[in-house]
Amino acid sequence: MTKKARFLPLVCVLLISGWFAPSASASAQTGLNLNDRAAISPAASGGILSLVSPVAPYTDTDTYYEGAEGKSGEALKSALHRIISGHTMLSYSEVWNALKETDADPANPNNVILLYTNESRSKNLNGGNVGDWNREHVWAKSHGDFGTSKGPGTDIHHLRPADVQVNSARGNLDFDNGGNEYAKAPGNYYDGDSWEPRDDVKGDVARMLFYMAVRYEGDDGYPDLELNDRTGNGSAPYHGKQSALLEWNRQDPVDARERKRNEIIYEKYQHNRNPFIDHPEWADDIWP
Ligand SMILES: [Ca+2]
Ligand SMILES: [Ca+2]
Ligand SMILES: [Ca+2]
Repeated sequence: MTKKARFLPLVCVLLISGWFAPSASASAQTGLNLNDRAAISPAASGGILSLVSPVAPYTDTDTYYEGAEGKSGEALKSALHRIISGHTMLSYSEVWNALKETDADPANPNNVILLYTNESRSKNLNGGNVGDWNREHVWAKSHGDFGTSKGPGTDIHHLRPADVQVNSARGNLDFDNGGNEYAKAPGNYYDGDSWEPRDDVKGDVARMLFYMAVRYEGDDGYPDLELNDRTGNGSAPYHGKQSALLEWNRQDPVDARERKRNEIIYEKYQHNRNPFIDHPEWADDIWP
């Protein structure tokens, strides 16, 4: 068999998985290798690609994070802020289509996965009525009162599809453990001052808030968003509860879907990354 013939099946698999074409230039930027692509491909969960190696460490993002090398604490936070700032901002209406791609159901391309319920629902049911899904601001938009004009309110690193009623029940609650289970979203708990998301997205929620605190430092016309160890923050530009978020980041490690989402946002929409998906250990370094 010639070299070319041996390589052909791999090319076919990559083409089928939908990754080969867009990955050529993106790989040069992010350094994502073919094994990473295979591991994060929708086909990987039970298909032939699962035979390829497990998720390789994203060592090639070293170039992206070069300015943060060797830093810790406040210096690390500042360096990451410089690296992830100046991103391409979407309009609030552009967010709909972006979420249809970043949160697409790998098992059904016509659907998106909803954050708090893990339900797969038709992309076309985006809207504001009961039965629709809408754009959940995981960093509640009233915390800093930034609204939905271009900026933190349209930053898809923290925007996720959610059921309209569940989104409304979460409202602008801070995050913390405890409360009563919310019947329409089993596994999620809430009380008067906090919301506890289901276990599978606890880390996702934490890493989205870490990103927001670092991306928005008050130097570009947007509020300086910060974590604190409280609940009931109301309209102050703070979000809690820091200790619970750090615990959730350790409990629920980064998975392939989260990594893929970060890649899509970086390559196609905002051209910046969530550092805490690439390096979850940095959270404990910045907020000890
Ligand atoms: Ca509470
Ligand atoms: Ca998770
Ligand atoms: Ca900040």
